[in-house]
Amino acid sequence: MSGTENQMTGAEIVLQALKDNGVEHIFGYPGGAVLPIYDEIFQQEDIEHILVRHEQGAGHMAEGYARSTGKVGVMLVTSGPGATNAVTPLQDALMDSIPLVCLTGQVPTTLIGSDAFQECDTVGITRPCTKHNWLVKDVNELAGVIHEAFRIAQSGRPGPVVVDIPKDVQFATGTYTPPSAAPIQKSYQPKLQGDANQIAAAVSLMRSARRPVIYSGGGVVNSGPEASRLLRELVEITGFPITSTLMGLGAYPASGKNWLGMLGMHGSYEANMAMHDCDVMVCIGARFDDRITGRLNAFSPNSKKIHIDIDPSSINKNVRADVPILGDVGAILEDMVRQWRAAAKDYDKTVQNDWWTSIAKWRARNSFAYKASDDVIMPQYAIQRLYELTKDRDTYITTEVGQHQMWAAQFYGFEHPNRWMTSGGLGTMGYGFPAAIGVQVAHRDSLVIDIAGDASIQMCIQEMSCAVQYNLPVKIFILNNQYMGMVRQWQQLLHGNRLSNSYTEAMPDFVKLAEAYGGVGIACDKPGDLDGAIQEMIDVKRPVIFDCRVANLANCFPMIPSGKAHNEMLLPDEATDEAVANAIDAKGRQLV
Ligand SMILES: Cc1cc2nc3c(=O)[nH]c(=O)nc-3n(C[C@H](O)[C@H](O)[C@H](O)COP(=O)(O)OP(=O)(O)OC[C@H]3O[C@@H](n4cnc5c(N)ncnc54)[C@H](O)[C@@H]3O)c2cc1C
Ligand SMILES: Cc1ncc(C[n+]2csc(CCOP(=O)(O)OP(=O)(O)O)c2C)c(N)n1
Repeated sequence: MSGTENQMTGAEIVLQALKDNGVEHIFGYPGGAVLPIYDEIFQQEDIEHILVRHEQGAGHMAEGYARSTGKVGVMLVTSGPGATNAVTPLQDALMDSIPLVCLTGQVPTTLIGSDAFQECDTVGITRPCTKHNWLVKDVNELAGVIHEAFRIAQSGRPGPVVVDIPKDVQFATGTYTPPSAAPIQKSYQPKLQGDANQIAAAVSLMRSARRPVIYSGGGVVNSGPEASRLLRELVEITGFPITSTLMGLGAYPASGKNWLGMLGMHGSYEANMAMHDCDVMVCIGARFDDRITGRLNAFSPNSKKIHIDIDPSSINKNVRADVPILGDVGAILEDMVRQWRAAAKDYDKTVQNDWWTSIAKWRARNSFAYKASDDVIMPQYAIQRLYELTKDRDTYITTEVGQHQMWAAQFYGFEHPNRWMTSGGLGTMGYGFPAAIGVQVAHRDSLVIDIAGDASIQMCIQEMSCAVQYNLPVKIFILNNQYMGMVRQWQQLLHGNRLSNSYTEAMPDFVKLAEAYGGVGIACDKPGDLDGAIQEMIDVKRPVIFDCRVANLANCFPMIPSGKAHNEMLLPDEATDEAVANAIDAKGRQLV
């Protein structure tokens, strides 16, 4: 500290503000425009800096860290290319409601607008992909802005924020304002408590239901562990069936008796049919995404809809709510459970008997079924075995994007919130591995596995070097089908089976790749060897790439093709093997 007690340089202010906001880890990559901050990082020991290999990696690490801890993830990048490389994780965090603070270096204030070396308009570029952003030109405002950045990132609907700090501001000396004295933006005061009359109207509608369903989402996880506990209590006292989006998995346990499985494009038949035929839908912290609704004008045509959401812009955005309730899931569920217990003492769950009979028939359809094989590892089987061998451990799962992601959602049973990290809204290939590193940084002794595809993993594979440097024993479990499987599936089913550029011809040797980075490589291609190989992966206390060679052309079902209704879903036994057998690439070559 220089000068009087609260006089500091901008770089010192950054570090002090991070400490005062409880930050213990930051993910970053240096460059000219952030060197004063890196100099301060060098001179302290309270905050651990994790050196990534690409700024995209820093962002996804911060996301995984945030989602698995409930805290804010922090990333630090330089100006120009450092900032532009951060755009993908910022947009990813925006779409999935993940709290991130991204600090970017900027050219000195005197050079802004002069096409200076590594200058870009960071606030302009990141405005649409952040919840809020700032360019700080006065060192005396720096501390207040950083404190406000943390408040905005984590309150209300969580999201990413950017604080852009010119280099001369990092060098300048100014006054440090502690969080308690920092000014706040009065216009941003998210409403947490739900309107009691609206909650009463919802309870009354729920009591009158004969075919109810709870549709829960990522907002329950965002709200914290108490919201998940209250969700479980609500299901218990109402006896309602419950489904969840991809983002909400774990808030209600997969082993729970009222669980219908995930809904949506690759959701279970029973979940989607229940959504289609219900008379009262209770949407809790979900946003009626198009992967959920399918064709909007055919979405759940005969139901009354209750929608709980903290973001007013989510309500009535895609689907009209009959009973909107604005506020935090946890606060609203607390009131809803209390009101239900008071008003519905005489509630007779047998009014739902016919509904549960219909659900049992849909369940019997066994919509996740697949053809087992003794010769080749089916991808679904690989996830089932991975689940069985890791479920009793302290395990966190992340994914990349594609078929493997959907099979993970279908076949890995999540019992608790914050154990499942996936890129839902943006669907970012390359998310899963850095996210897993972020999780492992926060949970050093836990088992952290990235379920990956052979194409996705190549998008951020350079972070193996980061995992090795920090002794982070993250496991990459690749379902290697040699294709961009999800793209191939769509081409097969919706584009005349012309497999345009979805086949990877020059696949790396993943075992050697792991070894080249100083990690461990394991390969397996026989169902009979799988358990032993997975056990070996679990036992290794170093980063592992597990090359699980699976059936090349398996498809992920059920599937609601884009623009179709819930009751028009394709089921596994309705798919044609013949089309797969006739697959050709752009040069007319037979690929099977
Ligand atoms: C290849 C692929 C396939 C996919 N297929 C499926 C699929 O089959 N099924 C599926 O479900 N998804 C699928 N997805 C994911 C999908 O794109 C969406 O990301 C997901 O459905 C959105 O989940 P959500 O509605 O829970 O919203 P989130 O994005 O998690 O949003 C949460 C909502 O809750 C609100 N909220 C946040 N915090 C709070 C709080 N404290 N209190 C109250 N409200 C809060 C937010 O304002 C927001 O409206 C797929 C993605 C990919 C990449
Ligand atoms: C960055 C990015 N580019 C392109 C896509 C489009 N995309 C979605 S899934 C997919 C294929 C994924 O292949 P792979 O990782 O091998 O997984 P698989 O589907 O085979 O399980 C592609 C290209 C994307 N989601 N993200």
